[in-house]
Amino acid sequence: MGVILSKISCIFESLRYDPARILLLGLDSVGKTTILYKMHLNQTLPTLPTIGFNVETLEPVEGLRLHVWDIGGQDKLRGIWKFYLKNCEGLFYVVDSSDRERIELARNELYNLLDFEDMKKIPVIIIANKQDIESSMSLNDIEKFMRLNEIKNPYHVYGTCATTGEGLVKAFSHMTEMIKENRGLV
Ligand SMILES: Nc1nc2c(ncn2[C@@H]2O[C@H](COP(=O)(O)OP(=O)(O)OP(=O)(O)O)[C@@H](O)[C@H]2O)c(=O)[nH]1
Ligand SMILES: [Mg+2]
Repeated sequence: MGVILSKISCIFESLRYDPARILLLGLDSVGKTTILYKMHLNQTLPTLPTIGFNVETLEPVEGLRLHVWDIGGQDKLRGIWKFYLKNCEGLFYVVDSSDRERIELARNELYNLLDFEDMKKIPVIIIANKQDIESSMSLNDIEKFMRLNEIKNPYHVYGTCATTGEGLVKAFSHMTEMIKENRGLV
């Protein structure tokens, strides 16, 4: 009996302390790397287009660490996103709210991603970034233009400004809560 209880307790501990693998994806220049380092260091770092990836461990809510993978979003790099999907527990999909011209492309790339078997049920948080830009689309518009109501995954939309950090903690905390729920920790 003692052995069984200790095994159960081990499983529970590993669920609590194993970091969750999270992807931070989106078209190029939408602000992914700015978001990652704002959350990691609370600094707005100057960025260059990411060739490859950045990965950092964050703990937006105590008790669950997130391994967040920020992968370059340029056209030629989007083809490698699929190699990072395995065992992923959540997706942040970042959109530049001021980029009306590419909202359709952003939508298509998101739907391509969600077609992969590994992505079918994971929680998705759409980060509508660059809300500080005057001409930016509202969250309702983004939801409409991206036809988010057609998504089968559980999803939420958050408006953010990565350079000031506004909205980021809420978005990351919500992701943590959804993962905890999926792991049966709440
Ligand atoms: N005005 C404004 N600019 C932002 C915001 N977030 C990021 N930027 C700027 O957008 C530019 C691109 O940001 P990155 O973080 O490098 O974008 P990325 O998505 O990582 O781009 P790739 O690495 O090419 O995929 C930088 O000049 C950032 O300072 C924001 O919320 N508001
Ligand atoms: Mg980048």
